[in-house]
Amino acid sequence: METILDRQDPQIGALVKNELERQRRCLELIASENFASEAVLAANGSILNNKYAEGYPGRRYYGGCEFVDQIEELAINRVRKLFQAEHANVQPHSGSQANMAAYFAVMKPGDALLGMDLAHGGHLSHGSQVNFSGRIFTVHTYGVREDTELIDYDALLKKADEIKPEVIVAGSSAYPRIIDFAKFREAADLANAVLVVDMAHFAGLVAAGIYPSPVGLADIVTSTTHKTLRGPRGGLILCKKPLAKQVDGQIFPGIQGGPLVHVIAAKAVAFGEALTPDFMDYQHQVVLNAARLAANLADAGFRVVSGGTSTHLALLDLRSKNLTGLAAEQALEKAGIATNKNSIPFDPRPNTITSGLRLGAPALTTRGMKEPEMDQAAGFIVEALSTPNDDNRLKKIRQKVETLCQLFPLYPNM
Ligand code: DSN
Repeated sequence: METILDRQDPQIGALVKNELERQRRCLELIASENFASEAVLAANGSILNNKYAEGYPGRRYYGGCEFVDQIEELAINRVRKLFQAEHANVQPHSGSQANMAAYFAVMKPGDALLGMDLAHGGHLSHGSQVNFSGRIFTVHTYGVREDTELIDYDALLKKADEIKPEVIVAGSSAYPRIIDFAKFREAADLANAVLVVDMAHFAGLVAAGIYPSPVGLADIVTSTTHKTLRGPRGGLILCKKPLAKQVDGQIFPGIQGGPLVHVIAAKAVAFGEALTPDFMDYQHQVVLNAARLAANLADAGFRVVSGGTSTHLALLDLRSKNLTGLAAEQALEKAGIATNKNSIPFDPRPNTITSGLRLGAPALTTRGMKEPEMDQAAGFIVEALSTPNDDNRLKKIRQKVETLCQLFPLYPNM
């Protein structure tokens, strides 16, 4: 079907179509990706794009905000209900912006930030030296134990007590286990620090009640909206009432100008979806699927970091297979399987190569795949990684991948 984009800008139109076909035909196992609903995409691509609305509902710097005020209020009310939060800001353009505003709300340049080591599963915006967080604040890190690959809470408590950071940030992008937020609260109380929890990766699981909620224990909770939460690309902040003014002021006018009201509308749609029983079923299946994938790969001789997963993602240590994360990612891509190389704790290789591979189940679960399809996906991965340099074999696997994908149509109305 020809669209206005195809007619007006055939180059971009064709590339968008190619990307749609790529998404349809590949096994999407990147843990931070998902397929938003057509309703979310419709709001995201709507005429709301045209509106400026600097400020907050009822307090804008522009006229004509009658309807976008109602949209933003709906988004706020839905997300507050979803996470039982006292206050919500739905304007962050991304998870990093949300984290920046959270830090700026309670820290000044040079203050101490204690975050999870990126190489142990943390995130750039939790204090990496190449990120604003590492450049503006004095960063200290905690990590996982080498023997269990679980967060070393004793070391965390000790460090918090010694350093007395202004902020402790919990959250991760490659930690396959449940984070003990009560321990983080204890660490924050020891240090008299503000506790920020970045739940970007597992927010959908929290919404479904599968992962313990940090809301209530943390002073500020940040998230993206497009990972397990399955909304548009963007961020959000939840906090307790006394911090609301500071947090809001740091988003606007602190670090952002006009909010992306089309994205806020899409967030509202996604929060509405997340409030339904279907979403809970979906998240339960995500966790079952991730566990099944990890178990299959462990059976095939891959070492799964921390021995498995309790969440939507698993991390493989490829060293016993004499493979790097980079080589595995590239071979799988040729086989039509999208993953990403990822450092594993205490990784001897640089983060451009890595010894690990991160796999996540949110996107395939959205397509309707369940345990039998995870068995098949794991089989394809095992086969591809057994001969990663055999392009002919990878091509044959790709055909099997496409056959599987066709059974679970993606965006059939497009
Ligand atoms: N880049 C995201 C991820 O893949 O986990 C985190 O922001």
